[in-house]
Amino acid sequence: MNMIAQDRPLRIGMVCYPTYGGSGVVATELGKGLAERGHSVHFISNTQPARLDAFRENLYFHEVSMVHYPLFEHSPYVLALTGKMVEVAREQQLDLFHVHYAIPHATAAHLAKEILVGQGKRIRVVTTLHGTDITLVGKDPNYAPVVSFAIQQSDVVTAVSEYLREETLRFFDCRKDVQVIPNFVDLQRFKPFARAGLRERFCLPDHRLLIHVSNFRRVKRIDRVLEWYRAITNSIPASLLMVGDGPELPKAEQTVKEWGMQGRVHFVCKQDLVEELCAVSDLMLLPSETESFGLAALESMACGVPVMASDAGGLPELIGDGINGLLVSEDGQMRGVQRAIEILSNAELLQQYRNAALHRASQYNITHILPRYESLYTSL
Ligand code: GMT
Repeated sequence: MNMIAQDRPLRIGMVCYPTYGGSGVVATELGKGLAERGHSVHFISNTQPARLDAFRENLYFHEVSMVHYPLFEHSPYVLALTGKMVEVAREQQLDLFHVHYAIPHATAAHLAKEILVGQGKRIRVVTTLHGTDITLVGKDPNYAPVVSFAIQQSDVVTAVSEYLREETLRFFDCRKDVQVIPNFVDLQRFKPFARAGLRERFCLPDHRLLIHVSNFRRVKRIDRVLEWYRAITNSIPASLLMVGDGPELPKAEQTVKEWGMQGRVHFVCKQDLVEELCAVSDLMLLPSETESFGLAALESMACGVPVMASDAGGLPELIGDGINGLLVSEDGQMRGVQRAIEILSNAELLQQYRNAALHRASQYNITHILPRYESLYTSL
């Protein structure tokens, strides 16, 4: 166990979605890092988060069980979560809740805190905003006042990019400072290590290998991934790896059939070892409509793979256009494709981009970012 900076280890209730990608991954990796530094981290979620190994020292998982009753058309998850948070806080003597993604976690945290105060127990709440909890779903008129209120009630609010911080302050009645703590990557895991024979399974020796990793929601613009790929392959031989699963997957598979691209476009669903797939690729495609941070882009860059992304949201904070990747504006689609072709057809230039992407990713090493959360907790 590593030394920890403050007087005593903290007991943290970590609340997140258990799914692949995004906020759940950030919460899980943060929890694992904190546990290694001696803190006790109690994950509270409806299923065990994808990357969590709850048998590690200082890491625990508490499942939220849903109550089903014929009167409920939809079981009220927020109440079941709140109840579980109260129970875990009392039994484990938690110091704080760190909730990831505002909806409904920040609301549950506020309720749990009030219940605990009524029982004579004080607890702090840190809310981390991740993306669509502010930029999309959170703005829905049905949710917006609740999100505003929950943010207000948190002791500390963080956002994963400057863009997200500004969006929060712009849209919500937020009389609170929002601190930016960017996402991070584990460079021991995401690194330019190519597993022998893996690339050959997806492309011919003279092909470039492109990759897209996401949860295939509309915001990821999967149709544009395929359009970029098709435009690139008009000029250079290339294959495409589509990693992930989600609502847009069937449509994408259909498009690939209609465009006769089977055999060159590989759908591999969700993968635990996404770093191995990134590491054998040449360019990641991420044309999202918006992306508060773009964790998939960071993980790809850490593997030495530059990213071609939309010039939107927080992506320009991570990707330097023409330096370590490409940023494509709405009206510059063809120019973006042209630049990608230039890079992919020039081995020396591609290597420069690879090196620059690696260098950029090293600035987001988990070892730099994790202590920022730790000192935020202790400041409470
Ligand atoms: O907000 C979402 O779309 C979901 C969220 C998640 O929980 O999966 O993804 C967001 O959080 C990630 C982790 O902080 C960011 O890297 C993603 O950019 C962000 N997604 C969007 O903003 C679309």
